[in-house]
Amino acid sequence: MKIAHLADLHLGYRAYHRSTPRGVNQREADVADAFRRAVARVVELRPDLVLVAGDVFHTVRPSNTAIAEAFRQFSVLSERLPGTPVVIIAGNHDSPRSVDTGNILSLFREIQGVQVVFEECRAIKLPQIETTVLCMPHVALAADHQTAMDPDPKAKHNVLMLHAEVTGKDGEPRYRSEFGGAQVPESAIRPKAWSYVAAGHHHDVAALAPNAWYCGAVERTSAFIWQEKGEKGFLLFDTDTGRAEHQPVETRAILDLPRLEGRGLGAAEIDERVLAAVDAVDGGIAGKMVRLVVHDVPRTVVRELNHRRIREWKAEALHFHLDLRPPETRRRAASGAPVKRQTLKEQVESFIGQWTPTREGIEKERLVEMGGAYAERAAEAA
Ligand SMILES: [Mn+2]
Repeated sequence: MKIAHLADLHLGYRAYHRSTPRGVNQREADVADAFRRAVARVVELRPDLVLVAGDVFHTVRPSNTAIAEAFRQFSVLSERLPGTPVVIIAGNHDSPRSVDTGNILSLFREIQGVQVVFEECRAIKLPQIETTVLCMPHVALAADHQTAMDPDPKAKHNVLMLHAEVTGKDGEPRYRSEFGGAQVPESAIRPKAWSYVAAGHHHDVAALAPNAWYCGAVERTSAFIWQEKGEKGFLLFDTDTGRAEHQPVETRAILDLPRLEGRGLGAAEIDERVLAAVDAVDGGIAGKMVRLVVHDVPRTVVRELNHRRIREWKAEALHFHLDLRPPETRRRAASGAPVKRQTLKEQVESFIGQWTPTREGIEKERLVEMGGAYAERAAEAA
Protein backbone atom coordinates (compact mmCIF):
# COMPACT_ATOMS: atom_id res chain seq x y z
CA MET A 1 0.00 0.00 0.00
CA LYS A 2 1.26 3.47 -0.89
CA ILE A 3 0.63 6.38 1.44
CA ALA A 4 1.04 10.03 0.47
CA HIS A 5 1.93 11.89 3.66
CA LEU A 6 1.62 15.66 3.70
CA ALA A 7 1.62 18.11 6.60
CA ASP A 8 2.14 21.74 7.55
CA LEU A 9 0.60 23.33 4.48
CA HIS A 10 0.12 26.60 6.36
CA LEU A 11 -2.29 28.01 3.78
CA GLY A 12 -2.93 31.65 4.55
CA TYR A 13 0.62 32.24 5.79
CA ARG A 14 1.68 35.80 5.01
CA ALA A 15 5.00 37.54 5.14
CA TYR A 16 6.58 40.72 3.80
CA HIS A 17 4.72 43.61 2.23
CA ARG A 18 4.55 42.37 -1.31
CA SER A 19 1.42 41.50 -3.24
CA THR A 20 0.58 39.74 -6.47
CA PRO A 21 -1.11 41.76 -9.24
CA ARG A 22 -4.40 40.40 -7.85
CA GLY A 23 -3.64 41.85 -4.42
CA VAL A 24 -2.84 38.61 -2.61
CA ASN A 25 0.16 38.63 -0.32
CA GLN A 26 3.01 37.16 -2.39
CA ARG A 27 4.07 34.62 0.20
CA GLU A 28 0.46 33.51 0.68
CA ALA A 29 0.31 32.98 -3.09
CA ASP A 30 3.64 31.10 -2.99
CA VAL A 31 2.32 28.74 -0.32
CA ALA A 32 -0.87 28.11 -2.30
CA ASP A 33 1.23 27.43 -5.44
CA ALA A 34 3.40 24.93 -3.58
CA PHE A 35 0.32 23.12 -2.27
CA ARG A 36 -1.19 23.06 -5.76
CA ARG A 37 2.01 21.49 -7.10
CA ALA A 38 2.04 18.95 -4.26
CA VAL A 39 -1.56 17.94 -5.01
CA ALA A 40 -0.78 17.57 -8.72
CA ARG A 41 2.13 15.30 -7.84
CA VAL A 42 -0.01 13.24 -5.43
CA VAL A 43 -2.52 12.72 -8.25
CA GLU A 44 0.28 11.48 -10.53
CA LEU A 45 1.56 9.07 -7.90
CA ARG A 46 -1.89 7.49 -7.39
CA PRO A 47 -1.44 6.49 -3.72
CA ASP A 48 -3.94 4.27 -1.89
CA LEU A 49 -4.27 6.72 0.99
CA VAL A 50 -3.61 10.45 1.47
CA LEU A 51 -2.79 11.83 4.92
CA VAL A 52 -2.52 15.44 6.01
CA ALA A 53 -0.89 15.56 9.44
CA GLY A 54 -2.03 18.96 10.68
CA ASP A 55 -1.59 22.70 10.10
CA VAL A 56 -3.60 22.90 6.89
CA PHE A 57 -4.02 26.58 7.75
CA HIS A 58 -1.55 28.99 9.27
CA THR A 59 -4.20 30.49 11.54
CA VAL A 60 -7.49 29.44 13.10
CA ARG A 61 -9.25 32.15 11.08
CA PRO A 62 -7.73 31.91 7.62
CA SER A 63 -8.64 34.30 4.81
CA ASN A 64 -11.41 33.44 2.38
CA THR A 65 -8.73 33.05 -0.29
CA ALA A 66 -6.96 30.40 1.78
CA ILE A 67 -10.19 28.55 2.58
CA ALA A 68 -11.27 28.57 -1.06
CA GLU A 69 -7.86 27.33 -2.19
CA ALA A 70 -7.82 24.47 0.32
CA PHE A 71 -11.37 23.48 -0.65
CA ARG A 72 -10.45 23.51 -4.35
CA GLN A 73 -7.35 21.35 -3.86
CA PHE A 74 -8.99 18.78 -1.60
CA SER A 75 -11.77 18.61 -4.21
CA VAL A 76 -9.13 17.97 -6.88
CA LEU A 77 -7.83 15.03 -4.83
CA SER A 78 -11.35 13.68 -4.43
CA GLU A 79 -12.19 14.03 -8.14
CA ARG A 80 -8.90 12.88 -9.61
CA LEU A 81 -8.38 10.02 -7.16
CA PRO A 82 -11.90 8.66 -6.74
CA GLY A 83 -12.10 6.06 -3.99
CA THR A 84 -8.79 7.12 -2.40
CA PRO A 85 -9.45 8.14 1.19
CA VAL A 86 -8.06 11.47 2.40
CA VAL A 87 -7.65 11.85 6.17
CA ILE A 88 -6.87 15.25 7.69
CA ILE A 89 -6.09 16.18 11.29
CA ALA A 90 -5.69 19.62 12.85
CA GLY A 91 -2.39 20.97 14.13
CA ASN A 92 -1.53 23.67 16.63
CA HIS A 93 -1.94 26.40 14.01
CA ASP A 94 -5.47 25.47 12.95
CA SER A 95 -6.92 24.48 16.34
CA PRO A 96 -8.81 27.25 18.11
CA ARG A 97 -8.19 27.53 21.85
CA SER A 98 -11.88 27.37 22.57
CA VAL A 99 -13.81 24.38 21.29
CA ASP A 100 -17.04 26.35 20.74
CA THR A 101 -15.28 28.52 18.15
CA GLY A 102 -15.68 25.59 15.78
CA ASN A 103 -12.99 24.49 13.37
CA ILE A 104 -12.89 25.58 9.73
CA LEU A 105 -11.46 22.17 8.79
CA SER A 106 -14.93 20.69 9.37
CA LEU A 107 -15.88 22.26 6.02
CA PHE A 108 -13.82 19.65 4.16
CA ARG A 109 -16.08 16.89 5.45
CA GLU A 110 -18.41 18.02 2.68
CA ILE A 111 -15.97 16.63 0.12
CA GLN A 112 -16.47 13.04 -0.97
CA GLY A 113 -13.86 10.72 0.55
CA VAL A 114 -12.38 13.30 2.93
CA GLN A 115 -12.39 12.69 6.69
CA VAL A 116 -11.36 15.27 9.24
CA VAL A 117 -10.41 14.91 12.92
CA PHE A 118 -9.67 18.12 14.81
CA GLU A 119 -10.63 17.66 18.44
CA GLU A 120 -10.65 14.18 19.89
CA CYS A 121 -8.41 11.23 19.30
CA ARG A 122 -10.26 8.97 16.87
CA ALA A 123 -9.66 5.84 14.81
CA ILE A 124 -10.80 6.15 11.19
CA LYS A 125 -11.62 2.75 9.73
CA LEU A 126 -11.08 2.38 6.01
CA PRO A 127 -12.29 -1.15 5.16
CA GLN A 128 -11.78 -0.62 1.40
CA ILE A 129 -8.00 -0.61 1.99
CA GLU A 130 -8.06 -2.78 5.16
CA THR A 131 -6.58 0.11 7.09
CA THR A 132 -7.25 1.96 10.31
CA VAL A 133 -5.80 5.42 10.83
CA LEU A 134 -5.54 6.45 14.48
CA CYS A 135 -5.80 10.24 14.42
CA MET A 136 -4.26 12.32 17.19
CA PRO A 137 -4.82 16.01 16.45
CA HIS A 138 -3.08 18.73 18.42
CA VAL A 139 -5.97 19.43 20.81
CA ALA A 140 -6.26 15.81 21.94
CA LEU A 141 -2.50 15.52 22.50
CA ALA A 142 -2.18 18.88 24.23
CA ALA A 143 -4.90 17.86 26.67
CA ASP A 144 -3.44 14.48 27.44
CA HIS A 145 -0.54 12.77 25.75
CA GLN A 146 -0.98 9.71 27.95
CA THR A 147 -3.87 8.62 25.72
CA ALA A 148 -3.20 5.03 24.76
CA MET A 149 -2.03 4.73 21.18
CA ASP A 150 -3.12 1.24 20.25
CA PRO A 151 -3.41 -0.29 16.80
CA ASP A 152 -6.65 -1.89 15.62
CA PRO A 153 -6.16 -5.69 15.83
CA LYS A 154 -8.68 -6.21 13.02
CA ALA A 155 -6.93 -4.03 10.44
CA LYS A 156 -4.25 -5.25 8.06
CA HIS A 157 -2.53 -1.85 8.02
CA ASN A 158 -2.42 0.37 11.06
CA VAL A 159 -1.38 3.96 10.67
CA LEU A 160 -0.81 6.47 13.44
CA MET A 161 -1.15 10.13 12.48
CA LEU A 162 -0.25 12.84 14.96
CA HIS A 163 0.61 16.52 15.10
CA ALA A 164 3.13 17.00 17.87
CA GLU A 165 6.66 17.65 19.00
CA VAL A 166 8.11 14.22 19.64
CA THR A 167 10.58 14.19 22.51
CA GLY A 168 13.48 11.80 23.03
CA LYS A 169 14.66 9.95 26.16
CA ASP A 170 16.18 13.15 27.55
CA GLY A 171 12.80 14.91 27.32
CA GLU A 172 14.12 17.27 24.64
CA PRO A 173 12.43 17.55 21.22
CA ARG A 174 13.92 15.22 18.62
CA TYR A 175 13.52 18.01 16.08
CA ARG A 176 12.39 21.59 16.49
CA SER A 177 11.34 24.15 13.94
CA GLU A 178 8.16 25.50 15.49
CA PHE A 179 6.83 26.52 18.88
CA GLY A 180 3.53 25.57 20.44
CA GLY A 181 3.32 21.87 19.66
CA ALA A 182 2.00 19.26 22.09
CA GLN A 183 4.84 17.16 23.42
CA VAL A 184 4.69 13.41 22.97
CA PRO A 185 7.45 11.14 24.24
CA GLU A 186 8.97 8.90 21.60
CA SER A 187 8.29 5.90 23.85
CA ALA A 188 4.51 6.49 23.56
CA ILE A 189 4.60 6.07 19.78
CA ARG A 190 6.14 2.60 19.44
CA PRO A 191 6.83 2.61 15.69
CA LYS A 192 7.05 -1.20 15.60
CA ALA A 193 3.36 -1.43 16.50
CA TRP A 194 2.40 0.43 13.29
CA SER A 195 2.64 0.01 9.55
CA TYR A 196 3.42 3.70 9.39
CA VAL A 197 3.55 6.73 11.67
CA ALA A 198 2.77 10.05 9.94
CA ALA A 199 3.86 13.03 12.01
CA GLY A 200 3.29 16.72 11.44
CA HIS A 201 4.67 19.84 13.17
CA HIS A 202 8.38 19.80 12.36
CA HIS A 203 8.80 21.60 9.02
CA ASP A 204 11.74 19.64 7.64
CA VAL A 205 11.56 16.06 6.46
CA ALA A 206 12.99 13.92 9.28
CA ALA A 207 12.80 10.30 10.38
CA LEU A 208 11.78 9.20 13.87
CA ALA A 209 12.18 5.53 12.84
CA PRO A 210 12.40 3.83 9.41
CA ASN A 211 8.58 3.76 9.30
CA ALA A 212 7.90 6.94 11.30
CA TRP A 213 8.43 10.32 9.68
CA TYR A 214 7.90 14.01 9.74
CA CYS A 215 7.23 14.73 6.06
CA GLY A 216 8.08 18.43 6.40
CA ALA A 217 6.20 21.42 5.05
CA VAL A 218 5.49 22.25 1.38
CA GLU A 219 6.88 25.79 1.68
CA ARG A 220 8.97 27.71 4.20
CA THR A 221 6.46 28.95 6.74
CA SER A 222 8.02 28.15 10.12
CA ALA A 223 9.26 30.65 12.67
CA PHE A 224 12.79 29.94 11.42
CA ILE A 225 12.72 29.89 7.63
CA TRP A 226 16.50 30.37 7.34
CA GLN A 227 17.00 27.03 9.04
CA GLU A 228 14.74 25.29 6.52
CA LYS A 229 17.59 24.65 4.15
CA GLY A 230 16.47 21.37 2.62
CA GLU A 231 13.91 20.76 -0.10
CA LYS A 232 10.24 21.09 0.79
CA GLY A 233 7.60 18.59 -0.23
CA PHE A 234 5.91 15.47 1.07
CA LEU A 235 6.55 11.75 1.52
CA LEU A 236 5.40 8.65 -0.29
CA PHE A 237 5.65 5.63 1.99
CA ASP A 238 5.30 2.10 0.66
CA THR A 239 4.19 -0.40 3.31
CA ASP A 240 5.42 -3.32 1.13
CA THR A 241 9.02 -2.14 0.88
CA GLY A 242 9.00 -0.13 4.12
CA ARG A 243 10.59 2.77 2.27
CA ALA A 244 9.81 6.45 2.44
CA GLU A 245 10.54 8.56 -0.61
CA HIS A 246 10.65 12.35 -0.44
CA GLN A 247 8.71 14.08 -3.18
CA PRO A 248 10.17 17.55 -3.58
CA VAL A 249 7.93 20.46 -4.46
CA GLU A 250 9.26 23.58 -6.16
CA THR A 251 9.32 26.62 -3.88
CA ARG A 252 10.51 30.22 -4.01
CA ALA A 253 14.30 30.55 -3.97
CA ILE A 254 15.82 31.28 -0.59
CA LEU A 255 19.43 32.26 0.08
CA ASP A 256 21.20 32.51 3.39
CA LEU A 257 24.48 34.03 2.21
CA PRO A 258 27.78 33.11 3.90
CA ARG A 259 28.14 35.20 7.04
CA LEU A 260 30.48 38.15 7.10
CA GLU A 261 32.69 39.35 9.89
CA GLY A 262 32.46 43.06 10.64
CA ARG A 263 34.85 43.29 13.55
CA GLY A 264 37.25 46.20 13.19
CA LEU A 265 35.84 47.27 9.83
CA GLY A 266 34.56 50.70 8.91
CA ALA A 267 31.31 51.38 7.05
CA ALA A 268 33.01 51.65 3.65
CA GLU A 269 34.72 48.27 4.09
CA ILE A 270 31.51 46.58 5.17
CA ASP A 271 29.65 48.17 2.24
CA GLU A 272 32.27 46.77 -0.10
CA ARG A 273 32.02 43.22 1.29
CA VAL A 274 28.24 43.26 1.31
CA LEU A 275 28.23 44.45 -2.31
CA ALA A 276 30.65 41.66 -3.29
CA ALA A 277 28.48 39.07 -1.54
CA VAL A 278 25.30 40.26 -3.29
CA ASP A 279 27.05 40.53 -6.66
CA ALA A 280 28.29 36.95 -6.32
CA VAL A 281 24.73 35.56 -6.17
CA ASP A 282 24.19 33.30 -9.14
CA GLY A 283 21.33 34.68 -11.21
CA GLY A 284 20.97 37.75 -8.99
CA ILE A 285 18.68 38.37 -6.04
CA ALA A 286 15.55 39.41 -7.96
CA GLY A 287 12.43 37.80 -6.54
CA LYS A 288 14.39 35.74 -4.00
CA MET A 289 14.35 35.68 -0.21
CA VAL A 290 17.84 36.66 0.87
CA ARG A 291 19.56 37.04 4.20
CA LEU A 292 23.09 38.24 4.85
CA VAL A 293 24.30 38.17 8.44
CA VAL A 294 27.18 40.45 9.37
CA HIS A 295 28.61 39.92 12.82
CA ASP A 296 30.11 42.55 15.07
CA VAL A 297 28.78 45.75 13.58
CA PRO A 298 28.46 48.55 16.13
CA ARG A 299 25.48 50.90 15.80
CA THR A 300 27.71 53.82 14.89
CA VAL A 301 28.92 51.86 11.84
CA VAL A 302 25.40 50.74 10.90
CA ARG A 303 24.32 54.36 10.58
CA GLU A 304 27.07 55.12 8.08
CA LEU A 305 26.35 52.23 5.70
CA ASN A 306 25.08 52.81 2.17
CA HIS A 307 21.39 52.60 3.02
CA ARG A 308 20.30 53.77 -0.42
CA ARG A 309 21.82 50.70 -2.02
CA ILE A 310 20.37 48.47 0.69
CA ARG A 311 16.92 49.89 -0.10
CA GLU A 312 17.44 49.09 -3.78
CA TRP A 313 18.20 45.48 -2.90
CA LYS A 314 15.13 45.38 -0.70
CA ALA A 315 13.07 46.51 -3.68
CA GLU A 316 14.67 44.00 -6.05
CA ALA A 317 14.49 40.86 -3.89
CA LEU A 318 11.18 39.56 -2.58
CA HIS A 319 12.83 39.93 0.81
CA PHE A 320 16.33 41.20 1.55
CA HIS A 321 17.44 41.06 5.15
CA LEU A 322 20.82 42.58 5.89
CA ASP A 323 21.11 41.24 9.42
CA LEU A 324 23.66 43.47 11.15
CA ARG A 325 24.43 42.00 14.54
CA PRO A 326 25.78 44.14 17.34
CA PRO A 327 28.99 42.91 18.97
CA GLU A 328 27.44 41.45 22.16
CA THR A 329 25.15 38.98 20.31
CA ARG A 330 28.20 37.54 18.64
CA ARG A 331 30.12 36.96 21.88
CA ARG A 332 27.28 34.94 23.36
CA ALA A 333 26.97 32.71 20.29
CA ALA A 334 30.69 32.16 19.89
CA SER A 335 31.51 31.32 23.50
CA GLY A 336 31.84 27.62 22.71
CA ALA A 337 29.94 26.75 25.87
CA PRO A 338 26.78 24.67 25.42
CA VAL A 339 24.09 27.04 24.24
CA LYS A 340 22.01 28.01 27.21
CA ARG A 341 18.28 28.30 26.59
CA GLN A 342 17.44 32.00 26.40
CA THR A 343 14.99 33.40 28.88
CA LEU A 344 11.88 35.10 27.51
CA LYS A 345 13.43 38.44 28.45
CA GLU A 346 16.59 37.63 26.48
CA GLN A 347 14.55 36.50 23.47
CA VAL A 348 12.53 39.73 23.46
CA GLU A 349 15.68 41.79 23.81
CA SER A 350 17.53 40.06 21.00
CA PHE A 351 14.46 40.21 18.72
CA ILE A 352 13.95 43.93 19.21
CA GLY A 353 17.69 44.48 19.04
CA GLN A 354 17.79 43.10 15.50
CA TRP A 355 14.54 44.64 14.35
CA THR A 356 14.50 47.70 12.12
CA PRO A 357 12.02 50.30 13.41
CA THR A 358 9.11 50.77 11.04
CA ARG A 359 8.52 54.41 11.93
CA GLU A 360 10.61 57.38 12.82
CA GLY A 361 10.66 58.34 16.44
CA ILE A 362 10.85 54.80 17.81
CA GLU A 363 13.68 54.65 20.29
CA LYS A 364 15.04 51.14 20.01
CA GLU A 365 16.97 51.21 23.27
CA ARG A 366 13.90 52.35 25.18
CA LEU A 367 11.78 49.69 23.46
CA VAL A 368 14.28 46.98 24.36
CA GLU A 369 14.23 48.15 27.93
CA MET A 370 10.42 48.23 28.12
CA GLY A 371 10.01 44.91 26.24
CA GLY A 372 12.52 43.24 28.51
CA ALA A 373 10.79 44.56 31.61
CA TYR A 374 7.33 43.41 30.45
CA ALA A 375 8.66 39.99 29.49
CA GLU A 376 10.28 39.61 32.87
CA ARG A 377 7.05 40.59 34.60
CA ALA A 378 5.06 38.11 32.46
CA ALA A 379 7.52 35.34 33.30
CA GLU A 380 7.18 36.09 37.01
CA ALA A 381 3.38 36.06 36.76
CA ALA A 382 3.48 32.71 34.93
MN1 LIG B 1 3.31 23.73 11.34
